Amino acid sequence: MKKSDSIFLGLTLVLSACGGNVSKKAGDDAVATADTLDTFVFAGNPIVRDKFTADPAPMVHDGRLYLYVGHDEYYAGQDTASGGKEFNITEWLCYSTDDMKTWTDHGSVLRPTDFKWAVGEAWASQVVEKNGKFYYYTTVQGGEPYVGKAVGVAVSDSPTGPFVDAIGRPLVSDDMTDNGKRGWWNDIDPTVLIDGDDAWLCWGNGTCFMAKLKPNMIELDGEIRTIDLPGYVEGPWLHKAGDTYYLTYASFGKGAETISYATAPSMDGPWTPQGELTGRAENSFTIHPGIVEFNGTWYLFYHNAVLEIDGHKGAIGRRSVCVDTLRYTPEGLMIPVQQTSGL
Ligand code: FUB
Repeated sequence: MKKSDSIFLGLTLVLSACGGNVSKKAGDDAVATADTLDTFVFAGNPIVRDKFTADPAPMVHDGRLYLYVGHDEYYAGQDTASGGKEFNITEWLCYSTDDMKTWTDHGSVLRPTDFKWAVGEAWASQVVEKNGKFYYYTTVQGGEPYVGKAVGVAVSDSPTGPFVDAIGRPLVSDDMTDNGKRGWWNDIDPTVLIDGDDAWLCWGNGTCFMAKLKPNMIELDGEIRTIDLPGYVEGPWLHKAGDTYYLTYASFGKGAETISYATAPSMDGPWTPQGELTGRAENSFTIHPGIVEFNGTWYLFYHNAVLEIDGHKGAIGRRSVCVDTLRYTPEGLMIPVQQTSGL
């Protein structure tokens, strides 16, 4: 064993024994990856142990995996709230790793109020890179004149920000889509796939919407269409593996959401339902997929609600982001994922 390996293993055991994220200032020891940021060592799921986190959105850039999450925050009265008030998410956080073991905490990288037209609610998001710019597609609650859930887009020269509103208004506002099953809050949970010169935006609660993006990444290109998927609820995630396109989403399960997916030979479809990728997440009504390949391994990120912090147990609005490996059959189907816990 190399000396650096034994230092790493020793530290892993110490931190694992502590049962949570034990932050260290990078630069303090052998696991340091940056000068001033806190780091911690993965001790099994959930990944982050000192905060509630939800709606994972992984992105790989330049040999590093960046993980963007919503920060679920406890507030007094949360446990009796309903109608969306179960959630109190006022910022998006970013973590990164180059080995899936040691994680760097980049803190808060964007807030809904960074969009002047938005009033709050940092719901699900995804960051993608194109030509050296990082585009942060988010769900927010719009204020006047864009009242309702909306999709915003912010841009940065760095994966960790600062991100600034790219267009000064929503990319998708409530008036742009049929209100369908979920009324004013169906325009949530954006996911973006870049494939060569083309890019697509997909989003929606109750209805799965899809539109092409213009090469500038900040305007829709053409009509908004809908994709018919069995049991579709929300949280779509687009990815491509080999020649196959995958649309993975939160679906109706028994009493809670599960994750299902469909495949297609092109982004124009047809989309073939392929059933459940994983079942409900422990103790959580919602679940949200984020899929990425990193260093030759595919990963499924999702959230459950098993963590307890400061006496506050996991709940619908106090979730925890997890990761498990993802494998494919030779035919290109995703093999159902067994969710693991390190608690
Ligand atoms: O986190 C708030 C909402 O819960 C997200 O936008 C949905 O995907 C669900 O996870």
